Amino acid sequence: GSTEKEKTLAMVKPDGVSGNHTDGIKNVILESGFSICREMIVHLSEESVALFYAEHASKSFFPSLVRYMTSGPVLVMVLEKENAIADWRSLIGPTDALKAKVTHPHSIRAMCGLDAEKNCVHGSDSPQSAEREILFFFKEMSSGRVGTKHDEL
Ligand code: DGI
Repeated sequence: GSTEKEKTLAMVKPDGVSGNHTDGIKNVILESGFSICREMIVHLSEESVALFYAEHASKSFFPSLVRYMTSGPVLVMVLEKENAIADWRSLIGPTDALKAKVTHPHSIRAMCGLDAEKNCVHGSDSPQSAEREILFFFKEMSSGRVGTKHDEL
């Protein structure tokens, strides 16, 4: 029903971590009523980025996106609340941080992002991508535990 909780995958990207935005972003997350179910800091390989962003493999910006996303550690989190997917997308703002500064000045990307690529944060854009992206990062963590954690996803 409409009050059911929903999970989404959030990420503080390399520019967000190196720019010391992690604590501020986590505060926004908690103040906005999300709970953080899982979190993990990981330095992505080129292969992982290529899989995560497979839908962009043919884009001209793809090589640059892979360089950026492998340039330092990221913080990945599973967030939970009612309407988590749309609400987190709304909090982060438009993809291009420079445009966000004009159209959505209070969004996380406007406040912490740098440009169309270095936009500080990620959020799943649909229930299908949320499921795929949560399992992408947290399946192995859960696989050794019989029942419980894996089933919550
Ligand atoms: O879901 P979003 O992250 O908002 O946007 P997306 O799925 O269209 O793109 C994924 C990431 O790829 C985005 O966060 C930054 C990068 N990207 C998207 N469009 C461009 C881009 N990078 C560059 N350099 N130029 C783009 O036009």
